Formats: sequence, C-alpha cells, structure tokens
Amino acid sequence: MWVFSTANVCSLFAATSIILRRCLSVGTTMAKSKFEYVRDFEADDTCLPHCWVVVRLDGRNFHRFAEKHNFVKPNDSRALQLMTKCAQTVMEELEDIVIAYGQSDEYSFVFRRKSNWFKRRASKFMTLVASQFASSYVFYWRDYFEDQPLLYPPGFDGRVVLYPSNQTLKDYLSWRQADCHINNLYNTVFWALIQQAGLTPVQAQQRLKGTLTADKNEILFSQFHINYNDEPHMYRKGTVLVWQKVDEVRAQEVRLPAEMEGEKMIVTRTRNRLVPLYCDLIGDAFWKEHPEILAEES
Ligand code: DGT
Ligand code: MG
Ligand code: MG
Repeated sequence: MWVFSTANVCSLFAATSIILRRCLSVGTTMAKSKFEYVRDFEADDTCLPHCWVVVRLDGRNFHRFAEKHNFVKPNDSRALQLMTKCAQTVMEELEDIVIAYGQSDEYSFVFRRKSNWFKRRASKFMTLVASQFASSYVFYWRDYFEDQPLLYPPGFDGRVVLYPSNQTLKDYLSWRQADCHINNLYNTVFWALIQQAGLTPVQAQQRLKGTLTADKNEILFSQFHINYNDEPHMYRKGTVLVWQKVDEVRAQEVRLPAEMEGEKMIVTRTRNRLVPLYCDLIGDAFWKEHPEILAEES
C-alpha cells in the first residue's frame, strides 16, 4: 500500500518539475539552433576601418512640412535652431561624433576615424542618429514653436558615407556649405522679388533664370538695398557644432573638519561643451583653429 506524506508529495513535485524544465530547455535549445541559421542572412555592413563615417539626415518632404507649419520664408530661425538643438542632443547622447554641420532641413554628423561604436555597423550609426534626431525634434518642438502646434510627425531620411582621407572629409563639408550658400542666396533674392517687389513665383523664377552670383548680389543691393553679406551668418553659412573645453568653477559643499564648518570648497573642472559656430568651413582657417577635430586621437 502507498502511503503519501506531505513531504513525499512535495519532493515528487519538485523532481517532476526539474525533469520537465530540463526537457523544455533542451527542446528550446534545439529549436534555437535549428532556426539560428537565419542570422546568416544579415548583411555585413561594417564601415571600412580608418575612414571618417558621415551620417547625413534630411527632412522628408520638408517643402510641405514648412508650408503646413508656417515657416518664415526663406529662413525660419526657429526651425534652424530646433534642428541644431536636435543635433546637440544626438552628439550628447551618442558616442564619438566630433563635428556636425547643418543647414536647411539637413544635418551631417562625423564620427571619429577610430570609432568602434557598435563595431562600426553602418545600420546602427544611421538608425540611432535618425531616431534620436527625430524624437528630439518632436520633444523640443514646443520650445521653439510656442504658438504653432505640431500637426503631424516629421520624418528624416539618413545615409552613411565613408571618406577615406582628411581632404575628402573637408571637401564633403565644403560641398554642403557651398550648397547652403547657393540655395540661400537664390532664396533670399527669390523671396525679396515676391514679398517686396510683388512678383509671382513664376515671374521671380524667370527673373533669376541664368543669373550668376554677382547678378543676384546686384539685384539685392540695387533693388532692395540689401547687402547680402549683412544677412545673418546662420543663414549664409549654416551651423557647425564642435566640442570645446570650458573651465567650470563652482562652489561645492563638502564635509570639512569641525573648525571649518560652513566653508565651501571651490572646485574647478574642465568640461567638454558643444558650441554652435556660424563660420566658414571652406578655407583652411577653421581647420587650423581646430586641429583637434582631425587629429588621429580625436
Ligand atoms: P525630400 O528631402 O526629397 O524629402 O524633399 P524636401 O521637400 O525636404 O526637399 P529638400 O530637402 O531638398 O529641401 C528642403 C525644403 O525645406 C525646402 O523646400 C525648403 C524647406 N525649408 C527648410 N528650411 C526652411 C526654412 O527655414 N524656411 C522655409 N520657409 N522653408 C524651409
Ligand atoms: Mg528634405
Ligand atoms: Mg534638404
């Protein structure tokens, strides 16, 4: 005859549960190894070593987004400053970005040559920059557009480009700044012709057809008394974000011996802070002033 005591029943249950768990775990391991081959379908997108990795984001269909949100034409300082705030957040939250450059609805981020962040996987670089930037755009919107509600979620496309030398990286940034200059000069005259001279967009386009830089400067000056060089630097040059070392001095409460009670200790520490610059990137002066950006150990 079987006699079950409470203790017997408990140990029987415990033993059964251990066996069951073992069976399940062996089953899961087998299932996992059976399916694991699908990992081989993942493409290797490791960025080449020793290259500068650049991620460029661009607002998706911002022509429409700017219209719907009543951006000032041709430049809306709120929109440009919001872009820069998002870029600062990206640089603070992510690792290894040594410089960023932005204009219009785009921002470029340069990762240091020796970065090994996420084993240099291009998809990680691109998606982390794009998602951090887009969420920041929504998060900080109200700080810049107080009276303008955000009507729908904006999107940003991203791409990764590798530059093999310091010269190609400098030329890349010069290219983006030249693009800023050409577009901004065109837009400044285009909108002056519409807003101040009363032309239609088609007439303004016709008026500017075939004009060179000097012609546009001349129209601005003679017809609208605008000296293009007096336009805000942020509009003409775009925004460069770099890290700068700053000394922070602060008084700190510390536990001191009884005879010094109530005294404060002055603490100085050096911090890396992001600063926006509206300067020329095309000449050599910027790179001479900031040699640390291209330094091997940047
Ligand atoms: P995409 O990039 O192919 O999806 O199309 P869009 O429309 O974003 O074209 P894109 O990136 O070539 O041009 C940027 C647009 O963003 C351009 O139509 C003007 C607009 N935008 C950017 N910043 C400002 C601004 O400060 N004020 C105004 N009114 N519009 C701006
Ligand atoms: Mg765009
Ligand atoms: Mg664009």
